[in-house]
Amino acid sequence: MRLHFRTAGESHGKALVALVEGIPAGLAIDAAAVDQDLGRRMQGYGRGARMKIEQDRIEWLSGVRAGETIGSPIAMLIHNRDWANWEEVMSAEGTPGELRRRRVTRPRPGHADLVGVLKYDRVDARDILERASARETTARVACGAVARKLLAEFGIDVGSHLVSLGGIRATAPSPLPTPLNAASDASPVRTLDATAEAEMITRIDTAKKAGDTLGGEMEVVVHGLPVGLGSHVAWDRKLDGRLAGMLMSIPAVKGVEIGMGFEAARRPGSEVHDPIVGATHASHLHTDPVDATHALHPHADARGGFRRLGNNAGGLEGGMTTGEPLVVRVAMKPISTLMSPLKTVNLATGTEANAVSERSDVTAVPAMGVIAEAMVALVLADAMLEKFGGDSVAEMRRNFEGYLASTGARWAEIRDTPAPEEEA
Ligand code: EPS
Repeated sequence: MRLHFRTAGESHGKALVALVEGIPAGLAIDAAAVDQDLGRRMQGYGRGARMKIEQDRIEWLSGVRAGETIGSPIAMLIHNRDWANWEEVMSAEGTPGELRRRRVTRPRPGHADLVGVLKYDRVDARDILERASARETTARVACGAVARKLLAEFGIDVGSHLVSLGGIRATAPSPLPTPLNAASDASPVRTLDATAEAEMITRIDTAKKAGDTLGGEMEVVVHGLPVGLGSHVAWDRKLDGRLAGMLMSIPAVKGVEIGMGFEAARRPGSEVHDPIVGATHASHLHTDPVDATHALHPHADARGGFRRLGNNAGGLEGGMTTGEPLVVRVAMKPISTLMSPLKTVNLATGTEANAVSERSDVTAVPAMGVIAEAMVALVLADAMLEKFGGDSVAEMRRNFEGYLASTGARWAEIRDTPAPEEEA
């Protein structure tokens, strides 16, 4: 891995810390670019009262000078405004007696509460739930925003939209609008289907009244990727695995599908694999902006001069990008904090109890899409650094453009000089 990131912080602690290491020098970035993604993550119909308290913004601690990265680790601080209401409970200097009186002892089914208490030998589930809280994803999104900025330098755009919520499926337009987020962010649930959107909002209202919660699926789509990120040669270099692993680490995520996903397992090969054509035979196909952006060389082509007649593969073959859009779907279970609580055991008394029902969200699926974008951006920025390296963005760009010129030239050569036996 060339790119490392780390987060620290508890949900109601003083602040969150985000650390990204491996970003080359010379990347123009300002706090507004990061704050924009933090703001997007706070949106979504079905969020709870906490999002009215917070106003997530970063403060640079290191790695950026005069609006440019300098190659050193980038550290960012995000204050928790709710800390003011939790200082007594969350302070490092708190008194154990008072904390014991207010401890959380009724673990929520589906949450990290019970297993965490047992594993970490704690008497207060707050020691677990504070870090298991999806609040941590704020810092992930800050790291992902830096990765997104690096990808944008190479014409790569990461977006997402909601494909199902509470069992209601959305029908997305084809082709998807570009840029995708400009369209999906305009919807309160980040979907591109206005009819489904209205039904989903009603479903959220009904679930809220019932004290229940809802899950759903987001689809992340990435345009402008060059062919050949990742590798087939070793398990840990395969991009499918790296993406799935990272996406599965998002709180409450239970499944990841790439391209046609599980449906591919149910169909014959003839209905699954995307036929290959030379770019000159595919002028009717939609082209990604990257082909035009980087056409500095006559043969420069992000897809090496080839196209696919479909994209069931979701932009990945053999653990490598094909140059077609990357399409990944992510499934989130319903939030485990229910206002109509499920049955549990009180850890203080050993008796049957109702699970703790702290203030929470009815659903956070739209926000999960923003978090998934961040995770995908981090994996792809890592793969870009692996392939094109460089201590500065300028060096990385030279490597990138040289590669695009050489892969595009391969197709031009094949097309213009057929082998003698094929001529006959
Ligand atoms: C969360 C519970 C809620 C959510 C929180 C995740 O927080 P609170 O307990 O303070 O009401 O709002 O999400 C965030 C704070 C956030 O920034 O996304 C949980 O238990 O996971």
